[in-house]
Amino acid sequence: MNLLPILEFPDPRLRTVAREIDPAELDEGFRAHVAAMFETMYAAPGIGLAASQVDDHRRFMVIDVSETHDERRVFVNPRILSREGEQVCQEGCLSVPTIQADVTRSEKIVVAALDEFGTAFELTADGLLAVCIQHEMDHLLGKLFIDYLSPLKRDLIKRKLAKRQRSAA
Ligand code: K1U
Ligand code: ZN
Repeated sequence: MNLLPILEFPDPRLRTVAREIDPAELDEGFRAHVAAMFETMYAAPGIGLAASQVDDHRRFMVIDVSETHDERRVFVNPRILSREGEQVCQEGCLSVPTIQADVTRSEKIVVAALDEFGTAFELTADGLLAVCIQHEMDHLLGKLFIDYLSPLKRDLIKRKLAKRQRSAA
């Protein structure tokens, strides 16, 4: 298995804004990297992974919210076309291990993107899939779910993770 290292908060590389991908870049090498990202996400385990989290600052992400690991979705250059409603969901993040917090997101979104072969698609998503798409798109803008929390809570999380990283070293 080709597992990729996942960057952890407060690594400054997580704050990089990803660059748009030229469809000409969507070659076999790109698809091999996508496969490695799915393996890394399933092993973590997680339901989404943005390229930024594996120190790749191109604008794409992978998602599979199924329990059976058979609903792989790849989003290259994703854009949200429309939003409806609000939902509050408890989120986690592979780059902010052991922390969970409630975040308010749009309930229903329509997203446009390319798949890993360069084919354009539009998807209407709600529930967990909509939450996950919004969470991963934030990563591509250098934003983390803990940025929605108060500075006090964020500071507590920073200390908790620093302690965890010290005891792991
Ligand atoms: O971006 C990431 O770090 C992945 C993250 C995605 C996410 C989860 C929950 C709400 C919004 C976005 C995760 O996958 S955290 C792990 C997780 O939620 C999970 C793991 C195994 C089974 C089910 C969920
Ligand atoms: Zn995350």
